[in-house]
Amino acid sequence: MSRKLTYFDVPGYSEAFRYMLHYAGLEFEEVRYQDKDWPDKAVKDALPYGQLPIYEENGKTINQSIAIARYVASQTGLLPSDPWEQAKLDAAVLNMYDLFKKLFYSKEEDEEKKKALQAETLEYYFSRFERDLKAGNGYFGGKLSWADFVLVGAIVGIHLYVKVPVEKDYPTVSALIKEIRSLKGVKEYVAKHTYEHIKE
Ligand SMILES: N[C@@H](CCC(=O)N[C@@H](CS)C(=O)NCC(=O)O)C(=O)O
Repeated sequence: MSRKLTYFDVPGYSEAFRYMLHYAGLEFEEVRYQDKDWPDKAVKDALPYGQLPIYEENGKTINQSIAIARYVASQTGLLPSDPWEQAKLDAAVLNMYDLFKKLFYSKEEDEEKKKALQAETLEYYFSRFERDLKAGNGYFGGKLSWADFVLVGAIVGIHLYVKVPVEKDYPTVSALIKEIRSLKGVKEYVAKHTYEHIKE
């Protein structure tokens, strides 16, 4: 089985499935573009929707990070079989993506106002992540699922841009970050691949 992930050299929309693949011990090839080398017109033009990440398996390609994460989860024991449980986890992941969009695609240009808005958005979402994790003993009743990996991957990305330990007031979220990043496979990857500005 050949697997290949193409993205940028940032956590962004890919860290969750990098973690999942490392956790499951599945080998994959990685291509990481540096900002200075993008756009590579030939590569961009050949992408299904002009953007990364893309994931390839045995010559087949999919784009859209949520679809990739969900598929990788299905291959790594991180997607339950019950449709209701699946839907709950889909909703959890989509809530995290909503935060991403609000945080990074705000149209506010005034730096002070932008910062205040970011703080408000983070508080809104993280208090709910904390509430949900606490109430359900995790996103999937004490068992790991892809939602855990997406949340931790998102937080690693947020650290890179917001440069504050956003999870510090949320003990259950903080514990989950520690748990995921200490998993066999993930731990070794995290130690090897550090990102500038991220508090390890
Ligand atoms: N909805 C897509 C969004 C992908 C996306 O926005 N990719 C950005 C990087 S995070 C990109 O490829 N930017 C470079 C470009 O558009 O040329 C996903 O979740 O995969």
